[in-house]
Amino acid sequence: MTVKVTVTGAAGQIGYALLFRIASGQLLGPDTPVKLSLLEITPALKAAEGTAMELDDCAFPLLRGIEISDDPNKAFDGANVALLVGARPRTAGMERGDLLQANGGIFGPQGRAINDHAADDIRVLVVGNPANTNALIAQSAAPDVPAERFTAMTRLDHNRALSQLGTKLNVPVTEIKKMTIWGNHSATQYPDLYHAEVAGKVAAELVEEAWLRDTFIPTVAKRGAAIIEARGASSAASAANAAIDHVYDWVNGTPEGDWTSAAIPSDGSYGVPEGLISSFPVVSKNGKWEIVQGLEIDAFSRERIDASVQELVDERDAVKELGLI
Ligand code: NAX
Repeated sequence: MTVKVTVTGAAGQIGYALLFRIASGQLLGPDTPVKLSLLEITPALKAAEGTAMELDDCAFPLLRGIEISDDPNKAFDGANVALLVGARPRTAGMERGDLLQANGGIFGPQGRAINDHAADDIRVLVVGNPANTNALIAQSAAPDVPAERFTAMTRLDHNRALSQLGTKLNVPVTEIKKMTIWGNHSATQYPDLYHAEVAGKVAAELVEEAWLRDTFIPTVAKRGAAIIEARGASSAASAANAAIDHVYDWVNGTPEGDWTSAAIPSDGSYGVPEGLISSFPVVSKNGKWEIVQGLEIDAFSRERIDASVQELVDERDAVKELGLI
């Protein structure tokens, strides 16, 4: 069966890095034909058409059609997977309330369009920032879609954490298992080495505590800013890669004996208020994310998780006050 994948912000830089990989089969696997639906704002439609021309020119065997629209009701019609990438970035002097309001104006209507028009098995990944709270806005505008279908991306943070630890210990990332990003996709996120394992040993015991606290955590949490500083533009190919990883694992399952990180609606696990879209250690089974249960949380980790979750609570309260959820 052909899977319809809707990508918003399709003419942006993540879109450009993402669409070719979806069309080549990397999102869903080599046996699944895909149809792409590109949603953009009206002034960017022409650029989206240019990208579609290039997609045509790849003659991808799995690509079964491309639609382009500036109308969410059309773009999400029959969608099985929605990657919500387009968002309103924070510009100089913009207050948090303004940022949340502007994104509410995007993610509310998109959530409603998903509610009214998407396929019954719709899966949504929000990439556009503030990703967790944008996902919450979209989810609350889609009461007929199971809440668990709305997720936000912390896989890029997860992959950054794997890479930083692998480099530190001079091991390939394939040796590292059970990495976790907790909380918000923001500078408060908590990359956890107390449950991560390297060749079966606890990662936190293989590195100096000072490195873990003063180098590893801030390097992972502030990597986005470091990329902007170096590249003069925000992460694009690595963000697209993480979106591919997230959806691929969601659909195909996570490997036995390992887990990954994704921001999904909390069921109250680990003291995270129910309903908040927060990052957890997760496995994917039978097409569903499940939070890994029973991990012991030490005082240091507790404090970090609580701080990031508090930020999510504050964002949720702010969008509630603005009438966006
Ligand atoms: P770009 O500015 O290159 O592209 C965004 C695109 O979205 C533009 O083409 C714009 O026309 C479109 N757009 C705006 N409003 C829209 C709407 N209502 N409907 C459809 N399209 C709309 O940004 P890009 O670098 O692609 O980044 C996109 C988003 O990803 C940003 O919000 C960014 O902050 C976020 N990121 C999230 C990451 C994560 O790990 N969760 C990491 C990378 C990235 O920073």
